[in-house]
Amino acid sequence: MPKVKSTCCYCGVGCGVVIETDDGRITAIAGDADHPANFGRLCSKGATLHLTAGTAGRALYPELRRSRSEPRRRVEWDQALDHLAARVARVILEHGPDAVGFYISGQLLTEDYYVFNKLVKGLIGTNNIDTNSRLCMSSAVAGYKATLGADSVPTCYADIEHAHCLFIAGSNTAYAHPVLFRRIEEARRANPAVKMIVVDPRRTDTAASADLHLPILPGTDVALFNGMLHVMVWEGRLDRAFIEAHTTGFDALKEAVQEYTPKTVAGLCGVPAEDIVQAARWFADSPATLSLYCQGLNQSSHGTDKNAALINLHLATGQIGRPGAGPFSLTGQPNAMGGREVGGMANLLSGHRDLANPAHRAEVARLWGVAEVPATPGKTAVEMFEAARAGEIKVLWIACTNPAQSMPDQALVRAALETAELVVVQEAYRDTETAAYADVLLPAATWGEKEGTVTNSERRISRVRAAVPPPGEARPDWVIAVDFARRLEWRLRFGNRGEHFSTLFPYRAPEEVFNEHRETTRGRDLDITGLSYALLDALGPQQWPFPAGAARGAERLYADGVFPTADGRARFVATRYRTPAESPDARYPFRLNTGRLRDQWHGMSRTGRVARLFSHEEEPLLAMNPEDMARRGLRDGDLARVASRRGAIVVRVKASEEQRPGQVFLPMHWGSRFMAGHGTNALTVSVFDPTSKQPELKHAAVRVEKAALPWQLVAMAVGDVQARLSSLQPLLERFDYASCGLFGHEEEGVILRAAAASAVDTELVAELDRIFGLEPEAGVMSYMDAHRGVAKRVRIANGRLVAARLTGETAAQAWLKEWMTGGMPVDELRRFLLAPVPAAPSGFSPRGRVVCNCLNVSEREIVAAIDAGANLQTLQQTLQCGTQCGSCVPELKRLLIARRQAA
Ligand SMILES: Nc1nc2c(c(=O)[nH]1)N[C@H]1C(S)=C(S)[C@@H](COP(=O)(O)OP(=O)(O)OC[C@H]3O[C@@H](n4cnc5c(=O)[nH]c(N)nc54)[C@H](O)[C@@H]3O)O[C@H]1N2
Ligand SMILES: Nc1nc2c(c(=O)[nH]1)N[C@H]1C(S)=C(S)[C@@H](COP(=O)(O)OP(=O)(O)OC[C@H]3O[C@@H](n4cnc5c(=O)[nH]c(N)nc54)[C@H](O)[C@@H]3O)O[C@H]1N2
Ligand code: SF4
Ligand SMILES: [Mo]
Repeated sequence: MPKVKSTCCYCGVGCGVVIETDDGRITAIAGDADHPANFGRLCSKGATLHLTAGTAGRALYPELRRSRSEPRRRVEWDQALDHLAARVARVILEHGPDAVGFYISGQLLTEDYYVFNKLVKGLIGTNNIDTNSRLCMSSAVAGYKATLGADSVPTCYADIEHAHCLFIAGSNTAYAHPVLFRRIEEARRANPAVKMIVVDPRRTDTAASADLHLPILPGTDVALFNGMLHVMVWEGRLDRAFIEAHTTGFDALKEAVQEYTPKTVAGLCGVPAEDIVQAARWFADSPATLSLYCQGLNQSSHGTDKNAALINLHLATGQIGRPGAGPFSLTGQPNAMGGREVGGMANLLSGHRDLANPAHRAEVARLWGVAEVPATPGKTAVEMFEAARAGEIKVLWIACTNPAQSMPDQALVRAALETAELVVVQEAYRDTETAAYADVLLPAATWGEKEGTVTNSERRISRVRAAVPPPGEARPDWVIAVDFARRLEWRLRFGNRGEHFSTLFPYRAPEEVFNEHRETTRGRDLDITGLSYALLDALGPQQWPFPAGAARGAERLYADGVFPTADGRARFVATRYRTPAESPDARYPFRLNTGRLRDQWHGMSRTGRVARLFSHEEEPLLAMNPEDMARRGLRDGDLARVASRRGAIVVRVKASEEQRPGQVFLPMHWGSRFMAGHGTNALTVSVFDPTSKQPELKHAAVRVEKAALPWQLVAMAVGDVQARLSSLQPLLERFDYASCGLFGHEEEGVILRAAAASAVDTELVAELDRIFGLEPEAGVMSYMDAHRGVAKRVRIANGRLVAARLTGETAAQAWLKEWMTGGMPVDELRRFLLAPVPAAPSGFSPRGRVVCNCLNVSEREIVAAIDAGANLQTLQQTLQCGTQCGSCVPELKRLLIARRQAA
């Protein structure tokens, strides 16, 4: 079988993959043993990439509507792009270039990104181009620049093996960067003296495996870091020589942290003073301290300060520029870093240049061959949608991101999408929340189908390669952008449809774009003038900087203590703790935290098509401390209405000891494709950090109340899952509560769970029956107890249960799902079918939640083995769980500890 080396399209670890194809289709995936990010490993998401490669849900051809009252219709590419060039040109002429906004993505390849940036800033003449990295990495960018002078991650993955203290803050590495976490586990195994500290309000799998977990109150990181510095100053644990030789501003910071005594900070953060002192000592005294951090720091109304306060600690202790030491901001998306390199944001320019700097603007204008780059800063993500809602931005062009799912305050986002005159969505899938708003839908090629480069968390540039052609008429993003740009360039110059020849966008292949981007880095801190596609092909992925003449890239930065500031010194920032934008009060007493699940990726346009990726957490669940639940009369599995000042949704509540009282957690993944309502971000707040403009996605004040929805329905079926899922999705809105998803492993099924205040109309139920193949006909059996309001309907085919609907009494769903996908004999179900009882046939108990996805091992099986005396090793030997991708190993360890404690 032909094999193609490429890069995983999910997280910023940037694992190398080997794609296997057969007859033009992707059939298998393996980790690339030669890739220095993963050495052959993959996590649960990477290892199932081949299962996402079908055409289900894909956008296959351009679609267009000329007015909102009509549906979109299929058109030719020429028609779509000419229409867009004409309309965008008209808007520019009538309202000026700032009436156009582009919202793009850290999941685009560097070449895509480069072209978009040049199109917007160089041709259209506006800086209104921002990306989902604004929701993700912009506080990290601002934090690095404020302290070290440039947006460059000074560390690398190999530092994990050299570190003696790992300080993990606001990062659930075990879930969000699993392959890196495998490396951490290994390093700790090799050297048990390594200390691991985790700062996270929740007891995540990452936190549970730490030597010290600081479950700080949400948003109090700056107080904690300042408090640690206070201890270091007080106890004389600073690196005075480093401060003296390589930094400025320490005195002001020292004064600022004076008031952050361990006692004061313990009060602010809600953790014991001794633990703060302990953390400070381990951090300062270790021969090498590496901090790893992510959205718990970035997604905050003072995210820049959180980043700077942490980097202060590294500078004050000289924990930087040596193997194993330094601040390591983990990037989320596969090419968040590449986007920063090409300056694909409203305030940046190519080659780590700043828009605010006139010399930088002139340099870029010269490199691009345009008269100028506009000086006015562009609108950042939230500002762009605010401007669209206000009617200021008339054209919104969205590529490779799904804001109607992922941006905070969905009421704002959706109002903006409705108000904008022209919404263009460049997407791989046609059924995303945002695609529903598209006036023009442009089908994009995606992973496995496109060529280019991405840069991972450790500044390593890897090639992305196509293994199969795109389906239908889908095209690579850079091709779409270039084709549009040429048409627009002609229109703006000559005012008509033309030959589309171009002086600004002459590219015929992504390599030509890469080479132009490379030129913009010459002499800059990220200089890659020594790199080429040929070199990447020959030598494999490389870290930057990699200037012309270099034999290899730089593993680590700032070893000489010289920083990219005017005086070569790093700067301390005198950070002060401020409370999150929205504090709990009597009306909204809970702090809502949001973040990732282990097996889902963002809005689930890809992972939401693989049944087994649902089995770790099957539906939207609000994690809540059991004490809080008891006080509100809530039991595990009850439905609750969660409301913030901006919106409300109904979800099931899950009792969780990982949550401290007063805090609740909801995964970020759920949007209106998988549940009724506008999803998790119906609740979140769009307030942002004044410097980085990154919104506070991790903190909102909410209220949680039991939802009285006595009418309940569950329907499920095996087979034909993609078609069934897409028929269901538009119906979710018709229930007070609804969620849908997939279940099963090899054999896959679709499930809908719904509830309402009173019985829904029979026509809606009949429609569900059609979708699930439960219309009354041969093979369908029904049971009805009108008196008790219990109804059941099941379909048997070839002696197997293939579909079921339960109304009134739905508890049987748990075991019925397994009965179906397990293909078990139907005879034993007769008693269940003919009586109101929810019980499974005697002797059958459901396996429940699946912990190990690769080997399909459930929590119940694992717990039973632990109770019978198993340890990690014997669990792995007998059940094989955790022996393939390893993503579940942290959870296995946690279960072992929990069961031991219980015993
Ligand atoms: N499985 C999976 N992996 C992913 C992704 C995915 O969708 N799914 N997405 C990728 C992307 S784009 C990103 S950006 C990364 C995100 O990676 P992470 O940032 O590691 O993931 P999150 O779950 O968003 O948030 C991390 C933790 O921050 C904690 N937190 C919340 N508030 C605070 C606070 O005030 N202080 C501190 N110290 N911690 C706090 C949360 O409890 C949470 O456990 O993951 C990447 N990897
Ligand atoms: N509440 C809450 N909200 C959050 C977060 C949080 O922690 N909490 N995290 C935030 C963060 S860090 C991030 S990064 C964002 C992510 O938010 P989004 O960017 O909205 O996430 P995705 O679902 O990955 O969107 C990518 C889209 O691009 C499409 N796509 C895939 N490949 C291609 C391609 O090659 N070309 C094109 N054109 N399209 C393609 C996919 O189908 C998908 O719809 O979410 C943010 N939102
Ligand atoms: S850790 Fe998992 S999601 Fe991230 S790049 Fe590697 S395989 Fe992909
Ligand atoms: Mo992200």
